[in-house]
Amino acid sequence: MGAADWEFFVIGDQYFLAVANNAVFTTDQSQTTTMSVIYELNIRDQRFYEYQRIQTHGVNDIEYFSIGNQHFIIAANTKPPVGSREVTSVIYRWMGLEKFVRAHELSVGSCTDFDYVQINDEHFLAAANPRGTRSKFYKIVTY
Ligand SMILES: [Ca+2]
Ligand SMILES: [Ca+2]
Repeated sequence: MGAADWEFFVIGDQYFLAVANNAVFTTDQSQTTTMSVIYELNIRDQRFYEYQRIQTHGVNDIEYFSIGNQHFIIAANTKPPVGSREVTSVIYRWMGLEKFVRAHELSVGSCTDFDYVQINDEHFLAAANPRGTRSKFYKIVTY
């Protein structure tokens, strides 16, 4: 496994660590469709346990952000899923007992990094796309 990013975040009294697994290496090839893993810290045991797996494609960054009392993560994919040519990055919304649920896909192309930016009451995701001519700013609208 090649871990590209570790993202630590807190929701209420829960502590999470998401590991972006970029690729699985076998003897003669690498596979970019992997399961990236979100771990939750058990304070009493002083260790992280697996909380949830999300399917990712050459993921390079996982970014946590919150808007009001809603919590999100976005996985920045650099490769398309098998059988597709389109690279999308996926936003997951935290739904409590249902954990992180796929909420939205951004057709940003190969994306190496997302950063969350808040400007006054507006929320943005800055997407770094090394192959495109410019990087993009997405305005986030929540309902
Ligand atoms: Ca990150
Ligand atoms: Ca980032």
